[in-house]
This record gives sequence, C-alpha cells and structure tokens, in this order.
Amino acid sequence: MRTQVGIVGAGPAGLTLARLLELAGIESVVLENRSREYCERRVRAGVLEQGTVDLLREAGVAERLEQEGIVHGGIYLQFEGERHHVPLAELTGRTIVIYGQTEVVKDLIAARVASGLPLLFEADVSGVADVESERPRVRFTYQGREQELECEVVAGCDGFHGVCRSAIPAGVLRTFERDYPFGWLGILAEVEPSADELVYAYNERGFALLSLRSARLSRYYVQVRHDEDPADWPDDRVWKELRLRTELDGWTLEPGPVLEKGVTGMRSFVTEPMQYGRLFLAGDAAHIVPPTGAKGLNLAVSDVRILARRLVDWQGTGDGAALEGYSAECLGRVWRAEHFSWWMTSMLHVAEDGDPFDRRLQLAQLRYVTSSRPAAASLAENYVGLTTL
Ligand code: FAS
Ligand code: PHB
Repeated sequence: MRTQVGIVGAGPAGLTLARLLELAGIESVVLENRSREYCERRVRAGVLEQGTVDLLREAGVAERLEQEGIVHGGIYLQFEGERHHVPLAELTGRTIVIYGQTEVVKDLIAARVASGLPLLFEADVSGVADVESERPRVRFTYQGREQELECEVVAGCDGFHGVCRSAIPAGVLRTFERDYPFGWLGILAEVEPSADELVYAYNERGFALLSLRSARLSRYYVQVRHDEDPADWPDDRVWKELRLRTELDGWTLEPGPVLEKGVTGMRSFVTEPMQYGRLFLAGDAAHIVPPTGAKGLNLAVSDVRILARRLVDWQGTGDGAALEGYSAECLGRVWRAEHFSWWMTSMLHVAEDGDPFDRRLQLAQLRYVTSSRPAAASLAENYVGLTTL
C-alpha cells in the first residue's frame, strides 16, 4: 500500500488530521488497532474550546455538534461551602461547548466512511521504519496478514500507549514527566445534571467535578488514589462521596442509574521534539495533561491544525522548511496547556498527607482567583483556549 500521509490512530487527532488533509486534496490512510465500536464507545473528554468547535465547523463535521452541543458561558469553583461563578464569556468573549469526545469521534468516523477514503479498523501497527528517508514505512497486521504502508509522511496519532513515539531515537527524544499521587473515578449517570454549568469543587475530602454530556446525562468525577480499583466504589459510595464534597445549603445532587464507571490516572508528559525525519507526533502520542484543565482533546486538535497547514504548504511549495517548524510551533501551546493543567490540578486536589501549609496556599489561590477580576480573566482565557501564544 502507498499513500502521501500514513496516519496511525483513529482518535480525535488522527481523524481530524485525515479530514483536514482530505479537504486539502492530500491522500491519507488511517490505521486503527481497535474496532469502530470500541473507538466510538470510549468515554473521555467532554469540553470543547471555541477554537475546536470552529475547526470542526470549518471541516464540515459539526452538524450534530451544532444541534446537540451545549454552550456554556462559565464554570464554578466551589470551596468553603460557597460556589463562585467564573464568567468565562464575559471575561474573554468566548464560550465552551459541552459535547462528548465519543460524539466527536463518531462524527469524524462517519465523515471518513462517507468519503470512501481508507480508514482501517483492527489494523495493529507494530512499528514505523525509515523515518529518516523520504519513504517512511508503517508496518501493521490487518486481517491476519503482515502489511506495509509506504508513505511520504507518517503522523503518529496513536496516543500515549502507541508505538510511533519510540521511532524517535533515544539520543534525540527527550521526555518530561510528572506523575500525581491521585486519579479520578468517573461515572456517566442517566440523570439530569444538578448544576447549570461545570462545578470544580475543592474539599478536604478530595476534589470533585460535576460535568455533563446532555440534558439527560451527567458526567461526575471524584478524586481517588492513583491506583484505586473501581470495584471498591459501588454506586452508593460514589453518590455519597459526590454529595459530601459538593453539598451546599439549599442544593442537593440528584443521583441516578450509573451507566459507566472508570478510574483515570493522572500525569503531565511532554515529548520533545514532536517530529523526527518524516515522522510527526500529534495529540496524546506527544503529550498528556491532567484532565483538570479540560485541555487533552483540544490540544490534540490544535496539533493537527498546525500539522495539516504545514503539510499543505509543503505539498504546495515542495519546500521542506514548511515541515521543520512543526514541533516548535506546537510546543509553545503544549507547554502553556501543561502549565495551566498542572496549576488547576495543584490548586484543586488535596494531597493525602494533607500538609496544612499546602492547603492554606490552595485556599489563598482560590479566594484570589474568585475575587480578583484579572486573576479570574487569566484562568478564563486559558480555560476557553488561547487564540495567540
Ligand atoms: P487517543 O488516545 O484518543 O487516540 C489514539 C488512537 O490510536 C486510539 O484509538 C488507539 O486505539 C490507537 N492506537 C494506539 N496504538 C495503536 C497501534 N499500535 N496501532 C494502531 N492504532 C493504535 N481529556 C479531556 O480534555 N478531558 C477528560 O475528561 C479526559 N478524560 C480522559 C480519560 C481517559 C481514560 C483518557 C485515556 C484520556 C482522557 N482525556 C481527557 C484525554 C483524551 O481526551 C485525549 O487527550 C484525547 O483522546 C487525545 O486524542 P488522541 O491524541 O487522538 O489520542
Ligand atoms: C468531562 O466532562 O469529562 C470533563 C469536563 C471538564 C474537565 C475534565 C473532564 O476538566
């Protein structure tokens, strides 16, 4: 098999890149090791930045998003028994849209299938070869047969556990990592959300987040130990803990049937450079952020927006310089999102040893960001997504 751009991974990064290249008339083949059903069912992110929504609209895959996405103009920070509104739209002129990553992936897969362009599910990529040549090759197993895809460029969109990152030689690749001693236990519940916008709650029992997926589907999280077993959290324990961490006078959290439950670990991780020869990493293959800043999905889309533009320039001019600046341009945004996600995580999560000094710092930060307009504006512009860097 031959193509111009070999894309490994059919998550938000790989699928969005394939769509942008299709619109620019650049051939690609998408190789995904899971089934279509698995990819469409994987519950993950829920918050889309305005820039992500605009890109999906311009790419002609936002019809359902426009109908079903829920526009929010703010979030709440809750601590010491009070819920403080952070008016994102008033502070930045931009909003966020609540629309599950599952739905974004479904829309992108549907568009790819409708185009008739190659998207191979259950195609397991074992490695990428000759990335320093002008004909890199992707090795994969599909329908029981070892196969190779010869490309001009390979886009490694295969997530944190993918294989593409390892094609960058150890002497070239630098990674930066921070692990956190906690994770999130998340539930998807068939119940009307109890709050009108997202609630990030700081509580001495631990962090809790009240989010949603639709008017009938709530998405809630509680901070747990990083190695927590979901089996130790029967539904009534989850609801009790959520209620204890978010209760307010005159307000209660409505429980409902739990449809999905899982624990997400937390880490900050960055790969430098994000490119080597004709291999370009995008999304979680290159970086991971703790989900407290709602950046993961949006950063993946931001990477492939940059990569698609540079690939179009390269194809148009034949000038390799267009590709050379990809990593540096992405890393500016990546490190800004890494800092914001670390900052939100550090401000809102309670360490098990509960150092009183740290707790007072956290409360001081929370009081400041909810009482100072410039401080709130700084949080808001990072949360809705920076237009310039
Ligand atoms: P993805 O991981 O989504 O996609 C990579 C794809 O490559 C997958 O489909 C995988 O099957 C495929 N692949 C991997 N290895 C392969 C191989 N060898 N051959 C072929 N295909 C291969 N972000 C938020 O903003 N908010 C959240 O609440 C949030 N929650 C999350 C919960 C979990 C459990 C996880 C893991 C992530 C969460 N994220 C969240 C981050 C998440 O949304 C990612 O940022 C987003 O999926 C990134 O998209 P991709 O870079 O496309 O990577
Ligand atoms: C979600 O709805 O899944 C969500 C929202 C905001 C976050 C993380 C996850 O910061």
